[in-house]
Amino acid sequence: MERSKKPAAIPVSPTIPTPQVSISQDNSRITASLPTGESVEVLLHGATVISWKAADGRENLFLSSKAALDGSKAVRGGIPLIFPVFGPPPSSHPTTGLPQHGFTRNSKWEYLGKSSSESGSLPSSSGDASVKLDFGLSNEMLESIPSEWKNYAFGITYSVVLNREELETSLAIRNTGDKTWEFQTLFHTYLAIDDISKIKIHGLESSPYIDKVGGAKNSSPSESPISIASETDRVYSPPSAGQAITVVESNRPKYELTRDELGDVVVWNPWLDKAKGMSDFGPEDGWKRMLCVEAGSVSRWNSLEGGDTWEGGQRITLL
Ligand code: TA6
Repeated sequence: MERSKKPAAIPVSPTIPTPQVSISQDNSRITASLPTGESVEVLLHGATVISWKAADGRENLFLSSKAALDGSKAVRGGIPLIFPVFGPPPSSHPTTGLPQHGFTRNSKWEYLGKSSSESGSLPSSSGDASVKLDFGLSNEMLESIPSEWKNYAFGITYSVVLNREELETSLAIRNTGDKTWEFQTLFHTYLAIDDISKIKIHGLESSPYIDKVGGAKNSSPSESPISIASETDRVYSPPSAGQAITVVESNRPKYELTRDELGDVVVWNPWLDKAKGMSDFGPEDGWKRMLCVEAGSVSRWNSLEGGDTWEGGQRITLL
């Protein structure tokens, strides 16, 4: 049938690049990338971010060359998740009997899915976008654990958001039972740097800290940017939770860390001897090219009643 007026051809919009998400053949890791080249890789073991690359391919996280990536142990590097206890568990406590730093970094998480968003109303031609990956862990997924924690019910949703110049990691920790329990949590972030001797950390100058090298000592604020010239293991509690922490290398700002509901910042570098003492730390001089700046809530216990949810997170911005 001859139509009087054929509709004008509908212009086919050029293919707008979108974020890509893939699952490895062995279902052990999830990789997401933005059209502009940034990427993040998450190992389901521990829901450990093991790689975060900038658009030019530069790796922003340190991953030990000897890190176990087969699920046999917690990953040495990237962003291990610490919960429900930071450090060695105290005695006579529900976490007693748990491994150092708890069980989340050494558990198999499930991948819950992705969502991507385009910035603004229409994506720019470069596909200026972000992609969010969600992971889950609950008490039913744990093998038996040698502590009172086996009697507690919890559900954790962990979100990793890759933006153009930022990586955001956040936790929603739910008490799904009726017993109140308390926890600590922390993102054990291993930042990649070029030379530890060229580092200054700004934003902690007015923060008191606990110096854990040679036994925990309460220490007064340094009143100046922090440099690292030996084994360093400090828990800072900056007066303002909104205080940004900036890592400067060779006088050039490199990373900025901002925190939500995470009042403490741990600064750690094992230096030569401690690095040598870790069987999964490599290469031998790798300690020169890593700096842990760890956002957490570890200087006290967070109490969570049945049915309640705690939320907190960090954002690391490339400068
Ligand atoms: O975050 C710093 C720290 O608590 C150090 O005391 C050191 O033990 C580091 O964590 C690594 O702990 P891990 O159990 O991963 O060897």
